[in-house]
Amino acid sequence: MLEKVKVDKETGETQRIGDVSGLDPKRPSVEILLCLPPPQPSRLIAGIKETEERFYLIVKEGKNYNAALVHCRDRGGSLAMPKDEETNSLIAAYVNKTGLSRVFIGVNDLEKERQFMYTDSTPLQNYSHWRPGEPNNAFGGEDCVELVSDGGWNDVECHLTIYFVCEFLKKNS
Ligand code: MFU
Ligand code: CA
Repeated sequence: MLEKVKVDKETGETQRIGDVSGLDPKRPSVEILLCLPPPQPSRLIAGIKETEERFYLIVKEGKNYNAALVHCRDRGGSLAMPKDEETNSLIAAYVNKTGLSRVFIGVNDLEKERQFMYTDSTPLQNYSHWRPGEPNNAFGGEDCVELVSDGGWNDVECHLTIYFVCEFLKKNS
């Protein structure tokens, strides 16, 4: 795409014409025509899905469970906590559409073995979607949970580095 840009003569920094942020107006700059790639959607965020109450966001940055949780919380959300089949299948469809096979969700039994909880510290209640044979705590070291593209859950090691889904409440109450 051909675009008119301003180039800082000292630093070589460019700025799209009309964009007021960025360059130091005190330094000399020139306007040139430059061939730039069209603006790209983020490679790190795979669109967004929503229910009436929440937004869901796949983050395509590999992180362990805790770092993933911190990433979601720093942005005002949480790791996704599917609490019914409708939400779980929405997330599964989203994972598939993104071409992924697995993501961390906000479920773990870090506090007490075999007592899986959501990461908001509420226990699993009416709903879970374990794959056949799961959770198996393989090799005695699986306290976190991944959602596989068929929607099934599998307990995995928390230090695994994989993509993850954040959720954000639309409003309180
Ligand atoms: C199953 C899963 C484990 C792990 C392993 C490769 O155990 O339960 O979490 O994914 O396969 C046999
Ligand atoms: Ca397992």
